Amino acid sequence: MTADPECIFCRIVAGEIPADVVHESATTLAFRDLMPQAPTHVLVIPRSHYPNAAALATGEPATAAHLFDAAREIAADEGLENGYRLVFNTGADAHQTVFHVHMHLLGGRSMDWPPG
Ligand code: DGP
Repeated sequence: MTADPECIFCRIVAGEIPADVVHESATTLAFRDLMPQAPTHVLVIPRSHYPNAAALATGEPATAAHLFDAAREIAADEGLENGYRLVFNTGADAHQTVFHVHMHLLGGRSMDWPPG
């Protein structure tokens, strides 16, 4: 497993920073976003440090799939039968601010398209 001691999400994985964890597996961790944009807003991350989704898919493709398995289980736990949105912000134009890949799982309200 790769880790970056400067990375805030690696520090959450290590238990150095508290988080409201809703799901975990051997390869993934999921916790509620500090600045929720929907009634359910969970970040699903790999335990290993990769800067973005493409790097994860190349480095640990099975773990990339595990993120989607986790999202399905969390959506069921959160009662999101009406649907939910999965988002990977990638790079500056997409407003990525934390460079440890994270899947946003958003649900519990109706959403607009296109996104802002
Ligand atoms: P993004 O803009 O896609 O890089 O999203 C980063 C998200 O991470 C943003 O919605 C806020 C959230 N976030 C940042 N720091 C922390 C933290 O320390 N704990 C938690 N739970 N969420 C955080």
